[in-house]
Formats: sequence, structure tokens, C-alpha cells
Amino acid sequence: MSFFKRLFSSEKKETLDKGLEKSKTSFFSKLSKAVAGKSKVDDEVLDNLEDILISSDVGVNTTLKIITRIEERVSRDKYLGTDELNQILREEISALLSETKSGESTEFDIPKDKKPYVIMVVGVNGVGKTTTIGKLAHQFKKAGYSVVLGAADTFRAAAIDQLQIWADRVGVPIVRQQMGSDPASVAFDTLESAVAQKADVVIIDTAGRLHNKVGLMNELSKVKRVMQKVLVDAPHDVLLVLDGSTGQNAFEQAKQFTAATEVSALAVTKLDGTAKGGVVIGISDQFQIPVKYIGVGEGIEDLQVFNKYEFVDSFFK
Ligand SMILES: Nc1nc2c(ncn2[C@@H]2O[C@H](COP(=O)(O)OP(=O)(O)OP(=O)(O)O)[C@@H](O)[C@H]2O)c(=O)[nH]1
Ligand SMILES: [Mg+2]
Repeated sequence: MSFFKRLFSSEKKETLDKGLEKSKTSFFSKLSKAVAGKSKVDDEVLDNLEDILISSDVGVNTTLKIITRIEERVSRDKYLGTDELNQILREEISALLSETKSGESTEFDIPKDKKPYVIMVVGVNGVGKTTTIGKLAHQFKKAGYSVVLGAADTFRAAAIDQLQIWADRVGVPIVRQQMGSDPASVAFDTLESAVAQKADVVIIDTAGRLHNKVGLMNELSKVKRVMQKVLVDAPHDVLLVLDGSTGQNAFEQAKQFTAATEVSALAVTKLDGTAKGGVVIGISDQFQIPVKYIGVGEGIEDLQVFNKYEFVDSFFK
């Protein structure tokens, strides 16, 4: 590994460690209370552990899977000390996540055979779509790709301006029209412009309204349909952004969106400053759609490729 790569990964790790700090502190203080005065993992410890995992937003189904795994271990090993619980949790959660498609990758990368590679970003209001697009554009640019942004959230003038600010900051072109124009038309223009420029990546911002499922589904399918007039297989990715700090609500949004439109990847934002980081473990386990990115701060560098092993490692360190 090169010096710079090593430098970057240790920086990445530090950001992740810091981003998960609140979740970790909350989880381990509950855990240490649960095992206080106990040397052995028994039914009572397991009951408490179950409550802690659920209250850490891991989700009921995933919690039950984790508890079952630990129960199996307890019956196999006869004696498990509470001092080993940390390590056991780490191993069992890693093993559970290794069965999912999430978090295989460690680097910002796009398939080379699709040019431009089109990512349509969806999600409800305020989850961090535009910010994630800015950070993503920055990472792709750093990785040597040329990027074009499309301001297809035409619902508010501020939304277009906000994406413009990110485009300027990152130093990538943006395609925009005025407020109120047809989002599908903006997406069309963006793709045409990206094809003409021979750009590598296109990222399309969309409006986050979800007053009703049908309206949303119709709008998103129209944007897709119109993009396909330029590139038959676009979009290559539909990235659903979820606000991790909303915990169980993020689960609900993922359920609703995946039912309403074809989502191919997830990004979970705002993991910093929340104790609900466990939600990523539940989401990776419960949804067939991989978590690709996590947001760990408001800064331009605060987006990471989600890697489940790094995540669990950082959580249980
Ligand atoms: N702490 C933290 N804040 C974030 C993160 N990602 C986004 N935010 C903040 O969340 C707020 C909303 O982000 P936006 O990117 O505007 O969200 P959006 O989904 O585009 O919102 P709409 O365009 O209104 O639908 C902003 O204040 C961002 O700075 C993150 O990973 N961590
Ligand atoms: Mg936005």
C-alpha cells in the first residue's frame, strides 16, 4: 500500500471513529450497566442485551438474529464471560453482515463500461441529498472522474442554488433551469450535456416531497423515462438517501421508497452527532439493497464508502 493510501485510510478511520462516537458511548454505557456485577453471559444478560440493541436502533429483526447467534454460542461454549461479550458481539455482527450485499467496497468507484454513469439521488426532505451529492462529486473528482451535476429539484429556488454552491465548491459543471421547470427536462439536458462533454459521472438531484406515494412514483418514473431518451440504460443507480439520526424512521422511509420505485443503493447520513448509528447494521441486514455510502459530518470530506467490516471494527474497538 502506498504512503498516501495508508495516510488516507487512517484519516478515514479517524473520521469514522469520531462519527460513531455518540452511538458507541451510548451503547457501551448501557452494556456496562447490563453486565455490572455479572461474570457470565446468562439469560438475564441476553435479555438486557436484546433491549440495548433494540434501543440502539438496530431494529427488532436484526436484534433477534444477533441474540439467536449469541445464544447458540452460549449453549455451545457452556461458559461465556461477560468480559468476552464485546468481542463476541463484534464477531457475530460481522458474521451476520457478511451474508449481506452491503459494504463490500472500500473505494469510490464506478463501473468503467458505462459512460456516463448516471446516479439519480432520491429521498425525503432534508435527509441530506444535496449535501451527499456535493461530497460524492468531490470524491469522484478526486478519484479522477469528470462529473456533471443536474439540478432536477426544481421545487424550490434555494434547492437549485444550494446545488450550485456545491458545484462551485467542488469545481464541477452543473446543469440547471429556473425554479418550477420540469425536473425531467433538467435531467434530460444534464445527460445530453454530459454525453457531449464525454463526462464519466452524472449525479441528478431530485425533490424530496413525499405527499403521496403515487405522485412520487409518477414523478420519478417520468424523470427516468425521459433520461432514457438520451441513454437507454439510465439511471444506472438510484441512490436513496436516509437520515440515520431518525433511527426507525429511516427504516420506514427505506420500506416506502423501495416499494414505490426501484432503488439500487442506499446512503445513510448524519451518523455523527447521533446515538442511532446502529441503524446502519439493521438496514444492511434487512434490505436487499446495499448501503453504499455513509455520511459522518457536514464537511466535504465527511462521506465514506460504507464498508461493513470497517464499520463493525470501529464500533467495537
Ligand atoms: N451532521 C451531518 N449533517 C449532515 C450530513 N449530511 C447532510 N447534513 C445536513 O443536513 C441538512 C440537510 O441537508 P440537504 O443536503 O440540504 O438535504 P436534502 O435532502 O437535499 O434536503 P431538501 O433539498 O430540502 O429535500 C444540511 O444542514 C446538511 O448540512 C451528515 O452526514 N452529517
Ligand atoms: Mg436538496
